[in-house]
Amino acid sequence: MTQSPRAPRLLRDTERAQYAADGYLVVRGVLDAGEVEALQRATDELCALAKDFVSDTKVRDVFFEVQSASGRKRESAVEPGALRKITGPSKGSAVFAQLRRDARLLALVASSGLVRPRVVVDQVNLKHPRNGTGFPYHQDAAFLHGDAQRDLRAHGGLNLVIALDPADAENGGFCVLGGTHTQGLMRDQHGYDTSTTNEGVFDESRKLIPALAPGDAVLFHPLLAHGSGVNRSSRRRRLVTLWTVGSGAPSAH
Ligand SMILES: O=C(O)CCC(=O)C(=O)O
Repeated sequence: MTQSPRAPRLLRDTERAQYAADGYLVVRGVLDAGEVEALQRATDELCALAKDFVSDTKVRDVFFEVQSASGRKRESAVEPGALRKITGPSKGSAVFAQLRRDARLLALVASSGLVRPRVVVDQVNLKHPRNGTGFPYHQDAAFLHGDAQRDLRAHGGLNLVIALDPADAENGGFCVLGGTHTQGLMRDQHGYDTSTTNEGVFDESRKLIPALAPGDAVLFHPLLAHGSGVNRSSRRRRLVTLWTVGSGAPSAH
């Protein structure tokens, strides 16, 4: 018997209202166990390619950023193959390429009001046990360029992270600063030092680190300030990030 595809998970009115107010929304189980496993395996395969890397390296347009002791880019890895981030895994993995086109995920994003969303950035952030460093607070909208930046401004965008491992405050879980999406874009973010936390720059009064299970997602506004802390635990913490932009006037739901 052939299985019918799972119906997309769409946002309800109350969730859209919550997203608009907070600038983020936690959505549980956007990927099922099989989908998470396929992405975990695909991540392992990419990591195997990088097992001897001691510095940041590009392979077939996939960029492997190593985990340095300070967390800064362009410094040596704490050990061969220790990675902080893989940018563009879809360029080296069919499973990640499929995720970029995933109709259920794009329908979820579209249900926020974004018209014909497309993914413009895909990444995996790996937070190594014990020496995985944090991500300073920042707004992703500051890091888009060219057509993607144009479409973000014209049609809006929505970013999401999807947990591949259980994530919480102990292992450097994803951290959102609720409400900061209403405060505009802070210009000066490119030169930021990834060994710092950028504390005190954005309003941290509504800070939250949601505990995530594999397959859970956080949807967030491209202007929402977010980041994460160091991984002090013995558990790794991998998450996928997808940035989307719309391609038509946002629809009113
Ligand atoms: O992986 C994290 O904890 C933070 C990710 C992030 O902020 C980003 O990729 O923009």
